[in-house]
Amino acid sequence: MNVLGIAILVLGGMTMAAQQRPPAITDEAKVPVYTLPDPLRCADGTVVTDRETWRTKRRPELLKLFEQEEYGKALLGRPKAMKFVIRDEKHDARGGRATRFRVGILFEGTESGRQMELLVYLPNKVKKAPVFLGLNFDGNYACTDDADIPVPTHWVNGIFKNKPTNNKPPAEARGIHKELWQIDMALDNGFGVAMVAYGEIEPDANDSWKVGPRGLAKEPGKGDWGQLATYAWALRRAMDYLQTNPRVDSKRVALTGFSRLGKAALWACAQDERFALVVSNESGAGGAALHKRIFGETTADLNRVFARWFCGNFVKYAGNEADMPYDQHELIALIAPRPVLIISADKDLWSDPKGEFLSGVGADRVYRLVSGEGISQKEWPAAQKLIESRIGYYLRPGPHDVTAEDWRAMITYAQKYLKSKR
Ligand code: GTR
Repeated sequence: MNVLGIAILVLGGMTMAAQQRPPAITDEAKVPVYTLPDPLRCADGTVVTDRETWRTKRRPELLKLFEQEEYGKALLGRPKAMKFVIRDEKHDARGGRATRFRVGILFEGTESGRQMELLVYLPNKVKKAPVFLGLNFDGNYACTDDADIPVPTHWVNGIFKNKPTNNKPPAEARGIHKELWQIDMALDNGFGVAMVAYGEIEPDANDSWKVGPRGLAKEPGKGDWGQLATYAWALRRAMDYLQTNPRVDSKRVALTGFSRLGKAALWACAQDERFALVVSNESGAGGAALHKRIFGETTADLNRVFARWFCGNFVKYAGNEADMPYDQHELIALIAPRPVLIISADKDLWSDPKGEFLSGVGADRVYRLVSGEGISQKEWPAAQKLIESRIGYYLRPGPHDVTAEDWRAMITYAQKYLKSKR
């Protein structure tokens, strides 16, 4: 091939690469015009004007759309053989504040089978406590400085930025993410905290369905549920356990999740009405942020890097968001009438903080219909102004993270709605 041929090839390659990954839009003025589907209009054109039609027609229709087009349908419910084993119960944890349980949730009923460990802290001063439940990135031992939580053996994510750990949990990472889990703040405010390491459910890697819950489904192969649906499934199994603990008020369990785990928390809450409330922290694309609003991470980005999180149909919408028959404001709507708090961070443009807020605005009419209360303001608020309506919002200054400030907002919000039993 001559020089010109090579040049054409290289240029052609560059054009293709450029087409494959257009630079992320992070400038509000460059956001293309988009239209959101009406959450109160059924596929057959029926306009929903009463709660009954929402409940029996439109809500199931939307749930199905998210199953078919985005997350995939879980092919496994609560396994018949599932067992809970209390591995450790400590009554004077956190300086006497808490009772701490380590609970093995054995999906196949045996220690040698698939499983996950739930770490639970319940405030000793409360008889029956509301609980924040969520997944963590790097192992329970990394989210608490309790020295007696064993270093796990399951797959973990990176943990240390500049030191490869081969997805194995390093002993020196104990407590490294305790800032993300403000256990004592929650306990002092009368809340319990329960967490599971997402990498124990199944590694966040291609083909790991074989070793996770998807491998237990009756249907051959993994079916079409993506990993977010699998992680959401696991949150529901954690709830199965919490319902058996007499010190937990299972009518007041709030889900929480950061980033990809916030996406999973929203989907779990949409599907399972046992959850009383949900907080998503910078869940971004595939979570609270609108897909059709092109800002930060896009549907194409998600499909290029994280196709495994979603079902097969989701790839149809890469670069083609206008054709989506739904958007994420309808995921928020599926949570109605239960309170939802969307937390964004103002420097985390990749997660599209404003797009997360606009999802809440887009769900407003559904919430008003179903519960009489939606979002109390339609303008994107300044940082640090907690919107405390049933669709709530908080913009924290700073980057992609979870901090004590997020927890203060979460607790203030949850106190308002979970003060007493539902
Ligand atoms: C990023 C991804 C986001 C978010 C994040 C995370 O790489 O683009 O959608 O999920 O990971 O979970 O930390």
